[in-house]
Amino acid sequence: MLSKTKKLTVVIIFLWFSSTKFLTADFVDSMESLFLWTASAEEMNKPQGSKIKIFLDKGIKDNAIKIVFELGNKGRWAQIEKSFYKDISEYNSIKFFLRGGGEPANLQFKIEDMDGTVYGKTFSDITSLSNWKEIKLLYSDLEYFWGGSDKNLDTANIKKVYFAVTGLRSQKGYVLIDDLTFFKSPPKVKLPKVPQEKFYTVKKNPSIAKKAAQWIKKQQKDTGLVASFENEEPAYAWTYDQALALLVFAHEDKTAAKKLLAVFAKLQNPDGSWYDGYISTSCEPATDNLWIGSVAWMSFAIAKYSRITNDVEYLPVAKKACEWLKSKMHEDGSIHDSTEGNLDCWWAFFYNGYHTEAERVKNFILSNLWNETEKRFNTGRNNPEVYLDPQTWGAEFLKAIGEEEKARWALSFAEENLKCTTFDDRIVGFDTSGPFTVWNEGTLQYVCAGGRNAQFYLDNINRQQREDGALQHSHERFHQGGIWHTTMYGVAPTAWLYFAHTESPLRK
Ligand SMILES: [Ca+2]
Ligand SMILES: [Ca+2]
Repeated sequence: MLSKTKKLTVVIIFLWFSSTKFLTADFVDSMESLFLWTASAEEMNKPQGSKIKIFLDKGIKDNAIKIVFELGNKGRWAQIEKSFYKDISEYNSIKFFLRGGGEPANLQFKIEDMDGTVYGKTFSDITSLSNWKEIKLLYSDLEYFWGGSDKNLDTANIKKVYFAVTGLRSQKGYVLIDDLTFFKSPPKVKLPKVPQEKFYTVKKNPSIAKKAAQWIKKQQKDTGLVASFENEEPAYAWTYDQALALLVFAHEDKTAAKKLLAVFAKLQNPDGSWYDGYISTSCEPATDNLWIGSVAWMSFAIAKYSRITNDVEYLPVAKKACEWLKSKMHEDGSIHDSTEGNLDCWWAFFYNGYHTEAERVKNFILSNLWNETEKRFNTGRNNPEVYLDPQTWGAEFLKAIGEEEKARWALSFAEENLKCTTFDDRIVGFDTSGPFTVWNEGTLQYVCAGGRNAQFYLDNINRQQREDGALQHSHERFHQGGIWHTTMYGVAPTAWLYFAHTESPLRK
């Protein structure tokens, strides 16, 4: 079986799997009953203590929980709590509906994890509300209140939620709460004020490119397939990485290219597709997954190889792959909901002379995946998550179709939102999402697309190249959510280093 690390290095798939998380169903406590809710108040049994009673009442939808409170001179709070053993780590936001009356008091939302860490948020003087109000907050808006063996809120292991009414004086009133919901909200993004003014070029170093190409050649096995990573067992050959290797060999080593093409022609499925990866030493499929992105990359790479070398022997293989992609096309011109997948298909169609299909997918991309409000690409249809590839590869696509201003906006958006430094502060570049730490391949794609400060970022990558030409996927191992960075030396980062010092493959 594939380890997650290996699978996730097939960037296109990994982006899609992680982005579909966005569509996870919300978790809602609809507050239809008082079951598991308990009420308490400070000094509640003493003469000047606080008092609380809870009822069911008419909610925004069916029932809501009504808290009737009387804060006393010696009691500053009254609250309800619910035992709530739940993993809420797949969400990032909380919302609930609120209405109330009487003297306005503060409302506090609190959440507690298994080791007793309490986080919360206080809304001041909010409880006197004649109409229902929706209150939304991000997990990141919650503050550490108290408790726990650590100060981290373990969202995978939540124990309790609380709604507390607090005040500094004697107050009477009531508040109704309904539909406590955990959900995933769109990311907060930083919008650049202006797009970068031009496309930036870099100083190309032929010796860096030569060494990168030589290392990739060393990864080629007797079968013709190119092992995606160094010293991996079994040594996987991911289809996307084979396409990159072919694009390098097209310029550097025609014999190696022919050897790779020969095996890929044999591995092509009868319908024109390829599996997403193979075992480089045996040519066995590594997965039964078919991904349009990697098929498109291979089809594009073969067509580009033919153009570079004038060797047309394998063009029918590339066109057969286009036929498969074409068979996946929907009425609206899309081949998939993923921005990347559709961008990849455009290059395959364009380079193979499928002009009608290229035009249709282009129109779909511009009308459904380009986010005109934020002047950047969404990650997919109705998926505004922020990922790097849609901006960098998207910028290359936009340039190719004559939308240069949009391309400059997309690159500025990437720099504004995804620029980061490694945890050890040694390298500055871009992350795929987050951002957390530097993803070398993605940073080089930004450089290739002509992003602002391209030379600065390239310098940060150049000094990581090993003596024999290889480049790591990332300088640091890091894993969080859908992001998985390995320190392994790989074909994809090394190939993009080659492209940065020669020419981006994504040119018309
Ligand atoms: Ca309800
Ligand atoms: Ca904790």
